[in-house]
Amino acid sequence: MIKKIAAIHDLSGLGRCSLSVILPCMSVMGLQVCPVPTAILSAHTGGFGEVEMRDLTDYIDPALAHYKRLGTKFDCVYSGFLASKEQVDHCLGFIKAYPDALKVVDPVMADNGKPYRTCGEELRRRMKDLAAAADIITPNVTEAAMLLGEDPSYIPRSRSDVKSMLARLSALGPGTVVITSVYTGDESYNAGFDAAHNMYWRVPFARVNAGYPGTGDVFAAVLTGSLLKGDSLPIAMNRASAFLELAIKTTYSYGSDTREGIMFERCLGFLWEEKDFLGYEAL
Ligand code: PXL
Repeated sequence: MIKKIAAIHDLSGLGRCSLSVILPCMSVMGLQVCPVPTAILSAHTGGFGEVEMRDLTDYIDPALAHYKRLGTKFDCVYSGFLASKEQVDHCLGFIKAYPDALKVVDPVMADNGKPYRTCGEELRRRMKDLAAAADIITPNVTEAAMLLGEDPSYIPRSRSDVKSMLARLSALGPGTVVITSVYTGDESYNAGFDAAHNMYWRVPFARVNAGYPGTGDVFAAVLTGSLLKGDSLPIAMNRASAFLELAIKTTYSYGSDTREGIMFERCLGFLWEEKDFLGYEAL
């Protein structure tokens, strides 16, 4: 059977993020994504000026009620960008309705030391409650610091700092934690912790001299897809990291407008192939 994912995330027209990237990436991996849009935006909020946005807070609960009436089963509940603090409760409603589903929370709040302008203080506070209810969370370094109550500009300087962050995040609730895009000055990697096996992992990657929006969304989608298909955590992290490295390097070679995100479309064949990976290491 094809697995079904309720993907609670926004739909942005320009800039290749959220549902616009999650849908194709997970579809090509052989999974069914059922989008539950939290908002519709003309573009993501990172550099296109004043965007048109329609908040869909009053949509999510009735959509869940419909799925309950239908008896729809989801194998995974996966949340990302939320447009209001109330949407935390709506995500918790999905999680409660599907206790057997894999619960993935990508706590989209911030990047590069700064909260996104759509993410107010109350939403940032409530995101912790949502993260606590998850099986898996995938914060970037800034979001990880915020979930731990540290300053968003906090940067871990050593592998032991990163391991401490992973362990403290897992202590909030989730058995699996992946912190994306760690940069400790001399090395870049994605870092993971699997509490069930008490194992820490890292997947190093080569950084380019440009930042693209939506890469965290692609990472979470590919990681989730890979885990749903039965991959181990390090192999799932490796698949997501390798796909991003390919798409980022492809994009960088064209010198395109970074606001437009990564040219992942031409790299999707990589996700179709079910190759295994050996690029992970113990952290
Ligand atoms: O990629 C994260 C993200 C998702 N959705 C919207 C965003 C951003 C980051 O800026 O603006 C609308």
